Amino acid sequence: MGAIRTTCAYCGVGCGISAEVRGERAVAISGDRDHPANRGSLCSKGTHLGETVGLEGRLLAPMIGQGEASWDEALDLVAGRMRDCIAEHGPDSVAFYVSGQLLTEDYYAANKLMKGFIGSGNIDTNSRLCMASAVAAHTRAFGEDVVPCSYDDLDAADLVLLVGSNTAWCHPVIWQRLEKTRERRGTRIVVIDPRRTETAEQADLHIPVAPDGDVALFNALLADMKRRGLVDEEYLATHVAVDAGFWDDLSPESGIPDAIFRKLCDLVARHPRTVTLFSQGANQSVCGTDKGNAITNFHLATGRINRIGAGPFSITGQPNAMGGREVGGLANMLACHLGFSEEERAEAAAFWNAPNICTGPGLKAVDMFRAVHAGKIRFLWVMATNPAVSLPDSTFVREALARCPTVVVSDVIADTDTGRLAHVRLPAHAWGEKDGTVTNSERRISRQRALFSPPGQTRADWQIVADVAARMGWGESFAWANAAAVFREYAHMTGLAKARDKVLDLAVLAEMDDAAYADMEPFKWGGERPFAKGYPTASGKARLVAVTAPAEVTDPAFPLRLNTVRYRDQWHTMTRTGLSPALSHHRPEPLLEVHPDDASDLGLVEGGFGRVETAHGNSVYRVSLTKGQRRGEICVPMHWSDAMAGQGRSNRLPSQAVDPVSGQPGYKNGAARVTAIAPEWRAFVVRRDVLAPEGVLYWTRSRVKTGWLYELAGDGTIDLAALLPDGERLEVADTARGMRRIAVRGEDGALIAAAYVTRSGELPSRTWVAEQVGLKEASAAEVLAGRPSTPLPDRGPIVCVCHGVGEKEIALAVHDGAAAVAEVGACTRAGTNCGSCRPAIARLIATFSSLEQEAAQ
Ligand SMILES: Nc1nc2c(c(=O)[nH]1)N[C@H]1C(S)=C(S)[C@@H](COP(=O)(O)OP(=O)(O)OC[C@H]3O[C@@H](n4cnc5c(=O)[nH]c(N)nc54)[C@H](O)[C@@H]3O)O[C@H]1N2
Ligand SMILES: Nc1nc2c(c(=O)[nH]1)N[C@H]1C(S)=C(S)[C@@H](COP(=O)(O)OP(=O)(O)OC[C@H]3O[C@@H](n4cnc5c(=O)[nH]c(N)nc54)[C@H](O)[C@@H]3O)O[C@H]1N2
Ligand code: SF4
Ligand SMILES: [Mo]
Repeated sequence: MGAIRTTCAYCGVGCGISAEVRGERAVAISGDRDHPANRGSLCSKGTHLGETVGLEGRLLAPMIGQGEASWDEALDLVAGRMRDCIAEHGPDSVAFYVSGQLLTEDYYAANKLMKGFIGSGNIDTNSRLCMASAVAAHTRAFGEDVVPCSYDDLDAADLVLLVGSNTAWCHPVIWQRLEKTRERRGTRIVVIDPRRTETAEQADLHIPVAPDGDVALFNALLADMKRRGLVDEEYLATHVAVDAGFWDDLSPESGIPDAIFRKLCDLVARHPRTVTLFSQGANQSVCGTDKGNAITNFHLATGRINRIGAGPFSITGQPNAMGGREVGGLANMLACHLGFSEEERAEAAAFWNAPNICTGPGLKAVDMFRAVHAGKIRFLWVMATNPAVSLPDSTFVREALARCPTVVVSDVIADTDTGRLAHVRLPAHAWGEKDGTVTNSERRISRQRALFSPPGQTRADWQIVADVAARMGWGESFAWANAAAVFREYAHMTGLAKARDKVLDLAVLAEMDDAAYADMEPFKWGGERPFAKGYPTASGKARLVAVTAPAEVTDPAFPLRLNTVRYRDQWHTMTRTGLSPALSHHRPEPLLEVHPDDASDLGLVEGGFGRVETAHGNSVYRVSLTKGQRRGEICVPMHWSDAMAGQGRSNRLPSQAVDPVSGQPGYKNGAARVTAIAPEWRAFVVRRDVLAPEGVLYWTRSRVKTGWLYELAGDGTIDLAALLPDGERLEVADTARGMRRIAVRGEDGALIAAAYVTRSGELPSRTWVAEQVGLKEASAAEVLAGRPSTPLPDRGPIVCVCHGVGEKEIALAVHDGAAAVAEVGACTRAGTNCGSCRPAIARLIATFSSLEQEAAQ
């Protein structure tokens, strides 16, 4: 079979993939050279998609409680409970919480069912946690949620401002594209982020802005442009309405040191072709909408928009965050960029032939779960998202789910934290089986195509929605034969938006037949310059929105500012990337990153443990000291769930505070305190299967080739043997040091598990031990020693996950004279495949060469 062209499962860059199926659940992945988003490149996550398409952990049959059920039983139960709930408590007692990881077709079906047939606006999406502030800012500034830029603009820009975006980790292929254009034409890159991320390290200028300091910074930047006479008065006069008092209220206080601010202003003044790419450091804030508008204000006022190489570019997170915004998956949008006016609702009702068109907007995510908690919503259907991990104040969210009379979860994985709280679990097609469309950050619609036949009883998400609708008596309106039919209906419906002079318009695709849909090439709606004919507002003008910097928040009980972020090789709640051994190398444990000076004040040590506490909960992390953190600020990852760790779930910590306009949570600037923890023992265990250790201070698991590596720490005694499977046990112990080691062999003589605990000394290298599990020839003596008798060269921590190149090999290459990333690649192969580790290699080169220089002096 030839290669199948599809789209990556992960981020909003929307890279095209060329997939060669190599057998049952086996696939060779490479970048699609013909896809305009990536032209053949893929990052580490896309490259290793093949490691996550197995059936390990998949939900393969409908489940009612812990028991397997038939589809008929499950669907009857779901529809029956929904019908009863609507009859007794009204349509607003039902809610759907959906996701940017659904296909457009899935999203369309769910939105139609809720807003046209159930008759409530209560469908919201995890994009509320992600893009809602950008959506609100677009709507305030442009009149419609439209991103005015394309990736080509990044190639044409002379200056790129990255605001709250760790692009090198979270949108790596865009980062690689930026690096290439920088090489070609000297693009300047500025990173505005409180942390010195790997992206910031590679930038021409890093501005370590204070948390939520962005409004002040962009206002001051615009004030400076005004002073310099760089405001485009003509553009303003023709295309922009200006809020009363806008210029008078624009504060020149940038909030950052003068010298850095001047550097920024000079760069901006010199380079009219400016793109501002912004992401969660902007959106996930209680002033996220204002941040978005501070950015659009700057672009509108300087005329740096609607031109090649210029514009505000909100970059999307999930593969189909944009598709969800189009169809209307947000509670405050009806469908296809329509609002809730009498006429718009009537138009949608007529189009859908809907019996129960909703009367107005529904509840936004955080409010939705509050209503569940309060017993107002009594039926909740969660699709393709894991809110028990990803919503803020997740202890409250779990309480809400536990109280809710009916929780339905559609997922691809059997054991998720949210699934544990569900009454009914419905098995959906996963990436590799899904068939439909997604829209990326630049409005480009691409096909995801099925590679495998669906396993077990899994069904397409849109089909599951249609099946429930049919049982509710609305079968005729949901009787699509295939994904193509759903897509056509959606494309047709965008005609309503077009008739209202909106930019969203897919009418040309409404008549495509199944064959054309099957072969559909990536297609961008809105064209290159979506506002070329003016802005989609009544006056045809955009708007400068007056925004003011928020007051600084301080809380003596919780003096540290808490930031929560992503890691390069993990995706969200780890249900899929957590299954990949290669992707688990980069950061196998959740780290508490802290400035060394704060650490010494707090008694934290590198590799030790720290407990982060807020008014809402607490979590325990491995400590990592880094000067990349500003003093007084700490940072933890968002990824770890209860399924993957005992204590590292970060959303125990944030409050429910949201942006008043967008409803998006302020995940990135919480109030916290930290205490050092010195556990009496530390241990690690390698075994093939999944385990949930109880009664320990700290545990996490990460995927290794032959099973799982568990890191543990605690006080008192540890029953190491209880953590191990049955089999022949060999053991050594040194009670004086509190050291004990056990190796377990299975019936065929192969090593099946090993465990190591210490109360004082060091633990052996995990990498080598993990590789012994499953080997018949593994030597018990060596395993108990924790190392081979003939020492192997120590590669150090793996940096390049594609070629398995370690830090020490890179040090050696630098020692031998390699001075650039490409030279390290030439001698070690590191960074020569997907390139995601290139920023890390660049940093290591800098570190090692300065060490060499010091040594030489
Ligand atoms: N590897 C990986 N890639 C992903 C994802 C993933 O889970 N893993 N998820 C995808 C999704 S859904 C999304 S939404 C994107 C998110 O992509 P990003 O937004 O790049 O990711 P984050 O790490 O959440 O946050 C970005 C940066 O914002 C900074 N920040 C915090 N507070 C502020 C502030 O007040 N001002 C400014 N200017 N910056 C601040 C943080 O320090 C952090 O470095 O990534 C997508 N890509
Ligand atoms: N503290 C903190 N919290 C955050 C963030 C942060 O920066 N800090 N970021 C927020 C952001 S931007 C986002 S986008 C969210 C993401 O948060 P979530 O959406 O909760 O995270 P995922 O792990 O991607 O969850 C997707 C779920 O859907 C399942 N799934 C995958 N594909 C399919 C499919 O095709 N069909 C179905 N039915 N199920 C599928 C997966 O197994 C998984 O259980 O987290 C938010 N939470
Ligand atoms: S940048 Fe990486 S994760 Fe994002 S779409 Fe491309 S390959 Fe997938
Ligand atoms: Mo996101």
